[in-house]
Amino acid sequence: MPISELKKQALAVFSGAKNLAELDSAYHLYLGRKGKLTLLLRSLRELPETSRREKGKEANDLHDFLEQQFSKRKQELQKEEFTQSEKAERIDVTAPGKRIALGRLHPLTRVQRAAIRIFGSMGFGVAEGPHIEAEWYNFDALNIPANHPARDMWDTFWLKDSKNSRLLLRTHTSPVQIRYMESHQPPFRIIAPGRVFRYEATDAKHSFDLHQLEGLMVGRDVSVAHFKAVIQKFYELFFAKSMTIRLRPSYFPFVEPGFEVDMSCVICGGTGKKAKNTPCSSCGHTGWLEMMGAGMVHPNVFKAAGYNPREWQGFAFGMGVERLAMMKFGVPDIRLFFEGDLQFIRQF
Ligand code: FA5
Repeated sequence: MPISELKKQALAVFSGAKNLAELDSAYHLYLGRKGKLTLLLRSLRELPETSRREKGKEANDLHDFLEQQFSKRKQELQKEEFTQSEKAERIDVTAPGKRIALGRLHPLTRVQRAAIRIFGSMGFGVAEGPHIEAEWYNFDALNIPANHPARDMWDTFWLKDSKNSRLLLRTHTSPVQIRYMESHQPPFRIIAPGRVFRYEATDAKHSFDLHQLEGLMVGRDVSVAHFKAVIQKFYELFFAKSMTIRLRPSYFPFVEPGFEVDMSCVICGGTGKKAKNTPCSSCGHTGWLEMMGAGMVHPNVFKAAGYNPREWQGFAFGMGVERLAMMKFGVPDIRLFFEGDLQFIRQF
C-alpha cells in the first residue's frame, strides 16, 4: 500500500474512534508491534539503497505524524469521557434523602423493659439466674422433692447427669428466688425476668420456650393485700386502662396460700367466642387468660434459703411475659412471637 494511502486510512480510523478503547485498537492496527506502518518500516530493509533513504524518511515522518495525531485524539476523547462522567455523577443536593431502615425492638423485649420500669418505680430491683439450672434450685429448694407429684406440673427438659446434681433447663423463674435469698438479707423486693423452657406441646397460648417475670417481696409484715395492691397498680400502669382481673385459689408447693391471676381476654372481649360464634383459641374459649401464679412464700422455701420463717414473710409471683404481650397488643397466637416474621415484628 502506498504511504499516502496508509496515512489517509490511519487518520480516518483515528478520528472515527468513538472512545478510548476504540482508539487503542486503532493504534495497534497501525503503530503496534504488528501494525501496518510498523511492518512497512521493517520491510524497507529489503529495498535498494537509493529508494530506501527516500522511502525511509517518508515512512518515519508518517510514524511521527501519526503518533502526534494519536495523542491529540486521545486528549479529545479523554476530555469527552470526563465531561460525560461528570454529568452522570453529578450530585443533586436538592434530591430528597433515602430513608434508612431502622432496627426495632422485639415486642417481648419492649414488654419486658416496660415491666422492669414499672416495677422499678415501685422500688423493685432486678435479679437474674442461669438458664441451665440445678435440680435443687428448680425443684427441691422450692419444696418440690423428687417423686413429689407436683413435679408433673412442669414438663422438664433434663440435661445429661452431671457428677453432683442433675441439671435441667429451668422450667420457671422461681429458682431465682432461692439464689437471691441465699445471698441477700430481707427486707427487699425484686423481680427476675427471663427465659424458661418446658417440654410441652404448643398451641395458641402455649410455647415450649417462653419468658416469665418472677416477683418476690419479703419483709416482716408483707401480706396478700400488698400483693394485690402491687399487681393492680402494675396492670393499671402497664395497660394504661383498667383491665378486668380475677384471683383464683390454686396450688404451688412453694407458696401457701397459692392463687392464680386471670385476665379477661382482650381478643374476644371476655366472651370466649369470636366472630360468627367461632370459639376463641387465644383463651381456650373461656374468656379468661391465665396470667400468673402467685402466693405467700412457703416456710419450707425460707428454710431452704437459710431464713427463719417465723421472722419473715412475703409474696411471690411468676407471670407469663408472652401472655402480657398478647393482651397488650391483641396478638391472638403466642407462636407469632417466635417465628421471626419481620412483617409481624415491624408492627410494634
Ligand atoms: C409457675 O411457673 C410458677 N413458678 C409461678 C409462681 C411463682 C407461682 C411464684 C407462685 C409463686 P405456671 O406454670 O402456672 O407457674 O406459669 C406461670 C405463668 O407462666 C402462667 O400463668 C402463664 O402466664 C405462663 N405460662 C406457663 N406456661 C406457659 C406456656 N407453655 N406458654 C406460655 N406461657 C406459659
